[in-house]
Amino acid sequence: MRKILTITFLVAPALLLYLPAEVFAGSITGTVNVRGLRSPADVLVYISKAPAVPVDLSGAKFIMDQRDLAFIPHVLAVPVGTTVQFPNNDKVAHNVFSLSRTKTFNLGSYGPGGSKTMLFDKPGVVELRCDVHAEMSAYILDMENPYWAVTDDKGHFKIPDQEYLAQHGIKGIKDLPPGRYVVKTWNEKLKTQEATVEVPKDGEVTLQLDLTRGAPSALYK
Ligand SMILES: [Cu+2]
Repeated sequence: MRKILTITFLVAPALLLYLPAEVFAGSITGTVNVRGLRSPADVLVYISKAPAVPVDLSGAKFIMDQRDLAFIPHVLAVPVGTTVQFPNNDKVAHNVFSLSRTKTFNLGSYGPGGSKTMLFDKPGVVELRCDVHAEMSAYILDMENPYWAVTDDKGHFKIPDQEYLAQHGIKGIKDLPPGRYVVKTWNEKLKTQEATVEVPKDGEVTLQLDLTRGAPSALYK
């Protein structure tokens, strides 16, 4: 008994030293469950009305790859104002285009090793297709603020997704200021879900979202 007490006294003050004095920010983590789809991946979870924070795009690098007759990733979310690269890493030519109201464009046909770019400067959903391969489709989600995440293959997400942003050359995005936020989802095959969460000033709030098949709502109204 005496031994345990001694350890407690030695360890406790040391732990206190490592606690941050005060953290005025939080994050939202959680899981998306889907019914009627094989995978809970590629679901955008986002905050539609968030504090306007500047996003430094000078080092941004976002790629929509063409490989094995598919666009990779299937859902690519980018901050508004991002220029996306479209490399052809396949053995055949592709012709990327979009008829979406958010961004209508046609990159034309180009072969293996070729690459083109396109600026996405208006918030909303951009559906990508290939004029050569009808089965190819993907989505670029042009985001008004940096508070979003796209779920992984287990349906997990974290807002903001610091790791993802850093991997794509965007630094300096801080956690959410404490407050009440409406969280929404977007996936082309799933009905949009909404949840209101209270982000504490010193940590994370967790959230579970259950989605079913259906048409999603517009990203922004
Ligand atoms: Cu194609």
